[in-house]
Amino acid sequence: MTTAPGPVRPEVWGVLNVTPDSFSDGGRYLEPEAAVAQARRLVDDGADVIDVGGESTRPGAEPVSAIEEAARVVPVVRALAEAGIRVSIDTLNASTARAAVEAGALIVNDVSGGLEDPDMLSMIAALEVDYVAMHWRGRSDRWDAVSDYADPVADVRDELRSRRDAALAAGIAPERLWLDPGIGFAKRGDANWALLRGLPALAELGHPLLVGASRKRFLGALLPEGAAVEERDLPTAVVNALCADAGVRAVRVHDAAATSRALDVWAAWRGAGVGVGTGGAAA
Ligand code: PMM
Repeated sequence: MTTAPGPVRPEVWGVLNVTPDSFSDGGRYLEPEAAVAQARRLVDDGADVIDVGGESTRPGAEPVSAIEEAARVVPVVRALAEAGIRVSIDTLNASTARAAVEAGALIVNDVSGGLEDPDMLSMIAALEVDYVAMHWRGRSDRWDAVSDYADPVADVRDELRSRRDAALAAGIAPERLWLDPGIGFAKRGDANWALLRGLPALAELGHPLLVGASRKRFLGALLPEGAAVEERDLPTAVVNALCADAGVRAVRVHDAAATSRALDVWAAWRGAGVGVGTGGAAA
């Protein structure tokens, strides 16, 4: 007799921005030693994967050259991989992706879903690593012009489907492909909530979903004016527990402890198994 698979605890991907200007942690982890220490804290707090980024996607942030980006991230990726940590590289650039994979990254997280760098998808196919294709409508200087949706869930689903088709056509193995609705990227507050409600429709595309709601502005809008950005960690954790219920397979966070505790509660409630990563729901 076969039984239907039960709910699975999502992986926790801890954010490590090796940038001078990311909106919530810019400038703190530019030195490899500080970056590795922060990654270890995230792992101790329950992160299964560390997502290393060398270019801020924050509105108003200066784009960096791929050479500068790789110089920031490669020493950090190498140190983390040597320490036995599963590393994802958050980049739009195929050359940075390749350098990071050569330094030990196992996953490439591309917020442009292959739209920014024409070499990305074929590079990923050749590297044979996991690939996250996020929903994207361009860099933040264009968001004012591209943030309208007739139906956020249907539009994002259709645009993600076309990125999925492009990734598969480039030779990326379907089991290596993750999709992400791109919370906060060219989306106004209501569109973000609609997308979270619509996660089951996005899951119908047949790929594991990653959601990155952590500390984003639409959560800040629920807090008293002037609240510090860290105060968004509690609402982030609640959202992530609800993402787990919607079948999301990974959540990307700045504060791994709060989300891990929320997932413990969710897993106990649901009697959920542990996912691919190390996040435990025992006791
Ligand atoms: N958000 C940010 C950066 N990278 N990657 C994925 N896959 N999904 C996201 O939602 C996402 C991302 C922006 O947040 P940060 O500046 O706090 O890292």
